[in-house]
Amino acid sequence: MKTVYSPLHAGHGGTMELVAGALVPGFEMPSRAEIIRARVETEKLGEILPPQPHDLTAAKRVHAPNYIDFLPTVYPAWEASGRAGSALPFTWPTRGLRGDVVPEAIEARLGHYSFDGGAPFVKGTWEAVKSSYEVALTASGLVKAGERSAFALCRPPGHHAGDAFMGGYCYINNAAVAAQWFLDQGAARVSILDVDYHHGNGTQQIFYCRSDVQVLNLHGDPKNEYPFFLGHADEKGEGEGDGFNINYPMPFGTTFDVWSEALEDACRKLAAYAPDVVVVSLGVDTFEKDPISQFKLKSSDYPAIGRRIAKLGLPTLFVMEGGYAVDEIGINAVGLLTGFANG
Ligand code: SP5
Ligand code: ZN
Repeated sequence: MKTVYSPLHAGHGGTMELVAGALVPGFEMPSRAEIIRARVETEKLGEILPPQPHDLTAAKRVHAPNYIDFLPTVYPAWEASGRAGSALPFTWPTRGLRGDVVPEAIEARLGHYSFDGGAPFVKGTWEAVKSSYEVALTASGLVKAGERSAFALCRPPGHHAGDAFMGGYCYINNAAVAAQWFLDQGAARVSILDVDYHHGNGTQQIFYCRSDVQVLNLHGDPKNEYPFFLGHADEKGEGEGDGFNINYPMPFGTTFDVWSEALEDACRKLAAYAPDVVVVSLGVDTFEKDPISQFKLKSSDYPAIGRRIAKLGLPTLFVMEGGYAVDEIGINAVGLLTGFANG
């Protein structure tokens, strides 16, 4: 399996996030992608390629154009207003406030275009976001050209970003961009299988009213887990999309025996949908030692996930999402990919 990787991700580093009342160094850090890339090499998963340049047309197929155009302006506006450090919002247009007027102040524009304070901008953030998007599209091109699979080593991740909002370390929804790109290239149906610990609220929101993208999500129950405000089992899609969104919320402490039953059910529903391509939102924050998550998967479980996905027998794009146990992130992510490649 070929991997697409860009070193530009590293400019998105030194971020801060609010955890339990304190501003602390972000869990979503550059070493994550470096350790995965190193493991791809030592495990000889396959060639590592740089991304091809892409303009923002494909991003604007799933995101509001004004949202995408806002992203490169954030850090320059933050600096111009005399601030340094992580650009973060602190006010949101929630119930009872106006969401229809885009403010001018940069901190207010950040609130307008986000659902939480978990997507900080530093100087290199936009270049990293753009490179992550190009990584996803380049890897999609490999699958379109006939490869059985490809690995988009995206950083920053994407599945929390919706049509016009960032959040949860995510800016551009790389998996959603890829799914739409496959449709635009002639696919009739695409399935997105999201195995990240957190519910992919952005992906769900983008495709919620559509039947040409099936979205399946395995995640921590939002009653107790981030992103809290989406991801329940009764969210099945709306209108045209009714029946094409499938959620598997699971409680804290979930182990692989229970998690893999949900995967089995998801894979059966996916096979019944008979998509032309599968996009896997690949998070490994389901790992027992993940510092921000509450599932109990072991390193030895990840190859089995890859083997089950391989059994679908469909062209498959893997898009990197979360996973914060940095010491084991390469073992777990590449373990899943190797399981697929040998499956
Ligand atoms: C892509 C992805 O995995 N995004 C996850 C964003 C999670 N943001 C909320 C983090 C909440 C951290 N709670 C920490 C408990 C630490 N002991
Ligand atoms: Zn996650």
